[in-house]
Amino acid sequence: MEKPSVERLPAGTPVEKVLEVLDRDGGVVITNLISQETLAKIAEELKPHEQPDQEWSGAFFPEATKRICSAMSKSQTYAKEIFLNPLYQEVCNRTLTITKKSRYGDEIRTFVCRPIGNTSTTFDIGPGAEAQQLHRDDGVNHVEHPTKGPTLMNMLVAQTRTTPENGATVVVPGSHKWVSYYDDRFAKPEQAIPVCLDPGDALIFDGALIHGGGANVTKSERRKVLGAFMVQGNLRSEENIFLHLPPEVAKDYPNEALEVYGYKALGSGLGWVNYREPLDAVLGRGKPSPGSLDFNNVGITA
Ligand SMILES: O=C(O)CCC(=O)C(=O)O
Ligand SMILES: [Fe+2]
Repeated sequence: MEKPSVERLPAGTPVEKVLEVLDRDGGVVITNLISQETLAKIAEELKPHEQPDQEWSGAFFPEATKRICSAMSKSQTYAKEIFLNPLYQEVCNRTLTITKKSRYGDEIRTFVCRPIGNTSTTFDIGPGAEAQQLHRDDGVNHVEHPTKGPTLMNMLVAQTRTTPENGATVVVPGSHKWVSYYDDRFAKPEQAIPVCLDPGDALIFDGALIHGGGANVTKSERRKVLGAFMVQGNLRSEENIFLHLPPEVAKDYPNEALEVYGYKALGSGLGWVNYREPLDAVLGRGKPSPGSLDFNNVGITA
């Protein structure tokens, strides 16, 4: 049987069509979404933030992969042209906005909750990298499937071309509607197909879609994509903790207080800073994390 492919739609396709394909398959490619000039500007702005190869101590990222975290805080062009891309934001608003009634005494109030930025990370897969473990990004938020619809929406924009050889992202079309399997019904690598992109093409996908970075079997090609991720707005704490307790205030507080107030990654890694424990990454305290959070062990208590 021929493997399904991910549908490709040109930039300028009406959002209704994009949403239809996204709902059906869990992912869609928009060709030529971002211009080459914009990509060049982003590359220049991110250059000072490129890291030497880092050892990754857990299983989530293979060696020979590199990331730039919080890329939208390092490149204004990234923030404006990738994160705020009008089509992507329209897709996120249409799929992730929650409108909910709430009763307050005799009054019924209707709250509209827009999605919020989740992460903006670049993913650079170097020669020799093994395939990433297949996963659902919404696993980090402990989402159990099936759901009524997406809780996370993702976009990966190709900075270089992505091919089956250099580590193109692989996806399992339709898997966003699967229930949560923990046994051998979970997706197998042979069910995943590579999504080939040219620079400026974007893969938009539901955070429930099973996917992963591909293996890079080339000798010298790096595969680079720019990620923009949004999450339903209710999945945050009520008080805007980090504006009240920025590092210059937090430094005078004990670890125990900071840990309950967000300076500790929670089970599955929620709340990391540069994929590290916040207390260590921001204040140089707590359990040192050697360049990476061990996603297999976060939140596990002895
Ligand atoms: O590098 C990629 O293609 C995907 C990375 C990814 O899925 C992740 O880190 O969650
Ligand atoms: Fe992922």
